[in-house]
Amino acid sequence: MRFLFFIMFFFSGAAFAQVEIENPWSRATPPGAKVAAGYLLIRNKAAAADKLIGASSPMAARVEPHVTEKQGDVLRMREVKSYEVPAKGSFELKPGGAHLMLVDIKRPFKAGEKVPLVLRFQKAGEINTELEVKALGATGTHSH
Ligand SMILES: [Cu+2]
Repeated sequence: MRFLFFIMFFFSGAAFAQVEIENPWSRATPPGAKVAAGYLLIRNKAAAADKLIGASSPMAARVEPHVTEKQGDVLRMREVKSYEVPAKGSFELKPGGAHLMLVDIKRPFKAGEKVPLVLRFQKAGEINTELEVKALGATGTHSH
């Protein structure tokens, strides 16, 4: 009987961990920079789609979900309300694509440090993670 309770507890607990964050990272910022970008992979193991509806960090005044779009020859970014993460699928934020824009950062990000980040999902609720700050100029470019 005790064993059965343990099994039930195990499975009900597992139901809460259906959205996972992989490889969250950012880039060191030059002196005086006001913004930084956050990249990560959102993996949704649930049988229903979910949405990233907000984010925040103690290191920035606000965190905005951005997408990058090509307009003619120019890449421009704009804020969106949410990112849709398909059921049993993933959504990737990466240089040149979708990213979280950390606006009015409190101080420059230094390579090697970790920036706390809270992600808010429509169904999965709040998930705490940390952006690993990589060297300035790491993988790809970010144009504004
Ligand atoms: Cu941006």
